[in-house]
Amino acid sequence: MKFQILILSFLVTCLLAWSPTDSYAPGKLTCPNNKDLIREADSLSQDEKDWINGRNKVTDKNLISFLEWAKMDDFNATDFINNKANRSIHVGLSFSGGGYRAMLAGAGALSALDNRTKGASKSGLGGLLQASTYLTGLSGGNWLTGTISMNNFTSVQKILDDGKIWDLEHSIMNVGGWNAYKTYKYYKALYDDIHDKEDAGYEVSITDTWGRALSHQFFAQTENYGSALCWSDLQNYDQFKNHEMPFPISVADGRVPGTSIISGNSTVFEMNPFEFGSWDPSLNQFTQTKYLGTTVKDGENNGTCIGGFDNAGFIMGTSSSLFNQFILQINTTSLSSTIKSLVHSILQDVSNDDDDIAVYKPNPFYKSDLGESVHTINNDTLYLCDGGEDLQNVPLYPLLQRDRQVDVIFAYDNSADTDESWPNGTSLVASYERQFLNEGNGTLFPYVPDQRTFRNLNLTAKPAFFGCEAKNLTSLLKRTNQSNSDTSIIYDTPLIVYNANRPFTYWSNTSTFKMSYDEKEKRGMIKNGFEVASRLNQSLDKDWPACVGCAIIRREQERQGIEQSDQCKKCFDKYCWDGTIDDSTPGINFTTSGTTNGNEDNGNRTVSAAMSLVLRGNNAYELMKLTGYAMLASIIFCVSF
Ligand SMILES: *[C@@H]1O[C@H](CO)[C@@H](O)[C@H](O)[C@H]1NC(C)=O
Ligand SMILES: *[C@@H]1O[C@H](CO)[C@@H](O)[C@H](O)[C@H]1NC(C)=O
Ligand SMILES: *[C@@H]1O[C@H](CO)[C@@H](O)[C@H](O)[C@H]1NC(C)=O
Ligand SMILES: *[C@@H]1O[C@H](CO)[C@@H](O)[C@H](O)[C@H]1NC(C)=O
Ligand SMILES: *[C@@H]1O[C@H](CO)[C@@H](O)[C@H](O)[C@H]1NC(C)=O
Ligand SMILES: *[C@@H]1O[C@H](CO)[C@@H](O)[C@H](O)[C@H]1NC(C)=O
Ligand SMILES: *[C@@H]1O[C@H](CO)[C@@H](O)[C@H](O)[C@H]1NC(C)=O
Ligand SMILES: *[C@@H]1O[C@H](CO)[C@@H](O)[C@H](O)[C@H]1NC(C)=O
Ligand SMILES: *[C@@H]1O[C@H](CO)[C@@H](O)[C@H](O)[C@H]1NC(C)=O
Ligand SMILES: *[C@@H]1O[C@H](CO)[C@@H](O)[C@H](O)[C@H]1NC(C)=O
Ligand SMILES: *[C@@H]1O[C@H](CO)[C@@H](O)[C@H](O)[C@H]1NC(C)=O
Ligand SMILES: CC(=O)N[C@H]1CO[C@H](CO)[C@@H](O)[C@@H]1O
Repeated sequence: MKFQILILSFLVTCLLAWSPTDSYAPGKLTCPNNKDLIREADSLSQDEKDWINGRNKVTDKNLISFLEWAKMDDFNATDFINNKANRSIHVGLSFSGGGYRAMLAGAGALSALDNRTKGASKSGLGGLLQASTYLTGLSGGNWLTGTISMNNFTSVQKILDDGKIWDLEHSIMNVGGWNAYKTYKYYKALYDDIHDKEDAGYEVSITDTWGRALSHQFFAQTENYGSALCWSDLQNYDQFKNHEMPFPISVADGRVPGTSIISGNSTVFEMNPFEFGSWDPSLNQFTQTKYLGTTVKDGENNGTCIGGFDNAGFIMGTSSSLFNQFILQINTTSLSSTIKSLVHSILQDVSNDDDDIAVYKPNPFYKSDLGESVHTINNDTLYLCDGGEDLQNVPLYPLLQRDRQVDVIFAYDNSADTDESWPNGTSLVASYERQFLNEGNGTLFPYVPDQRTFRNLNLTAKPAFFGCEAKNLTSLLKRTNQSNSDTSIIYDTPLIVYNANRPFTYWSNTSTFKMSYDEKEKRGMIKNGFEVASRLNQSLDKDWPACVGCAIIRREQERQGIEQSDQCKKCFDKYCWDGTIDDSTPGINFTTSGTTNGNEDNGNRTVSAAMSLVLRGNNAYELMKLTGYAMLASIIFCVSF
């Protein structure tokens, strides 16, 4: 009886949620009452506003519990949160790209913030996830945030306990290991799904294949590996409707085939459960995620609407399209010739304009009269690529939008910037510089130092706060040509709590293109991520939760003119970057408190320096082109098989 009820409720959810064709092919859907599917990006959508209002009630309550638990001196959390000026405190969490390294290290950090993790309330920051408003992920970071949210907002603890998803023992290209039949079945399934979409009349790109492949790892518990699971389905999840978890946002970049824009000028796209589009002046509009795939003119549908195009795996594949390179390397693997020819026939069908591009055709913004970029608007096809290709590998941009009123961002940077695959602040530098470009469009970003200083001042070896003093941001107004506008924007610019990947109990600087992790490696990465977020289970700083609390309440204190407690002042002395610069050559090895020049043999470096250059996260695209596929192929071969 219980079993039947379960099945019934499952069916009901399916009916509400899935692609109209119940397969990977998009299909017809009833159009919304309003013909217009786009809107100008001049405020939050009504849907998001309403949802955030609901979430505020939950986070207000959960923040009180978190702040009380954080043991802050001279502070009454109930009074503080209930006497807020006229808005709720918004906490944003942001997870960088960097392949499975970023997914796993990020998972460790996320588990430290999640009170469903065993021990997180004792040695971590358990409950902060429950008190957060936004959750952004890009590429490997989006594999994390996407897996968690699309799997009914499961927890990292549950994923590890159940062992049903995130089976990374075998590379995504060779899931069957020695079992050739299993591998054959896998590729056959990918082939069939891609064909469903193509037969329905849609152009498919290599990102479709990539997205389906990823889904086999991330949606192993969903019917047919989530071939009909849509990004917009989140709207129908109970946890989302009840505002139990933060609002997930995925990030990708706009790109025109044949060009490799790796600059702040590229359009930053966001995909949230309601909307798809960009705040940047080049696009300046959003469409409704659910109706992607619909043919429009100036955003208006012709009476026939399409659903199911926003497949969850496809969206996650778009954000991480750099990895499409792998699919192109199939010939160099040790797979059997039957499988190779099957893969070959998949590749023949998918457009190959440029290997790492996701094709969105029809373009939802076609011939719209908003936005400035001709490429985006005058073309019937929209091309997107990996969100990290503009070097902003930590997806902060959606959280810098003033309308979102974010007070503090906990940024988890698992990029591979240095030769040893550690972060060096490159992503924050890119976000800082973007505010001065046209695309910055009035967003402010706190001062950060150069990459050498990041390493020398140990800003990647322990958590670092940026933008501790809102008043210090006033000088940015002039530089972004906003000196005449409303100066209170400085109080709407989030404080950044930066947490970079670093080793504690595990050498977590694995290659971005390491494609298989056995159980021990996987747990080692996750454990180390927990230690990064928790300051080695608080053993390096008993006051760490209190300091986190100080960062959370800072902007609201500044808005109200409330003086910091002595404890918070001490925290800020310890963690805030004070404007010092040290651009001497940085050390490369880690102590618990910093980086040193000590022993240069840093961790398990299995590839030579030249190869590791190629394997470095975001810049890999450029480097790959320079060094050619042959070299990459041999590396992939060594690393993942
Ligand atoms: C986690 O926190 C939420 C909100 O504060 C609470 O409802 C829930 O019971 C907590 N769960 C655990 C396992 O502590
Ligand atoms: C916080 O202040 C309220 C009154 O404003 C009081 O009822 C409550 O006991 C205080 N909480 C703590 C932990 O002191
Ligand atoms: C989603 O998870 C909640 C508990 O977290 C559970 O009550 C619900 O039945 C789940 N829904 C589905 C469709 O699995
Ligand atoms: C970005 O755009 C500005 C003009 O808005 C231009 O001056 C600059 O050269 C562009 N940068 C790149 C890397 O294309
Ligand atoms: C109307 O829209 C549908 C679905 O988006 C599309 O298949 C069809 O070609 C469009 N018709 C015209 C005349 O543009
Ligand atoms: C793989 O090899 C086949 C011949 O065996 C060739 O036709 C095909 O183009 C190759 N594919 C790629 C992606 O290089
Ligand atoms: C759309 O972009 C593609 C790739 O740059 C180009 O080949 C095509 O001509 C463009 N179409 C139009 C109508 O501009
Ligand atoms: C920081 O990372 C960038 C991007 O990989 C790299 O170009 C630069 O050389 C690195 N700088 C330092 C000081 O590590
Ligand atoms: C703010 O600016 C003042 C004066 O420029 C400087 O002394 C102080 O260190 C800055 N504080 C922070 C947190 O950056
Ligand atoms: C950074 O850490 C190293 C090693 O722990 C230490 O020697 C050095 O003094 C630290 N530098 C700063 C600026 O704190
Ligand atoms: C530096 O790296 C070596 C080799 O991986 C390691 O044994 C050592 O503990 C690290 N730390 C210091 C401070 O040298
Ligand atoms: C503050 C600012 O520069 N806002 C601009 C952002 O872009 C839109 C569209 O180009 C403009 O209308 C805003 O003025």
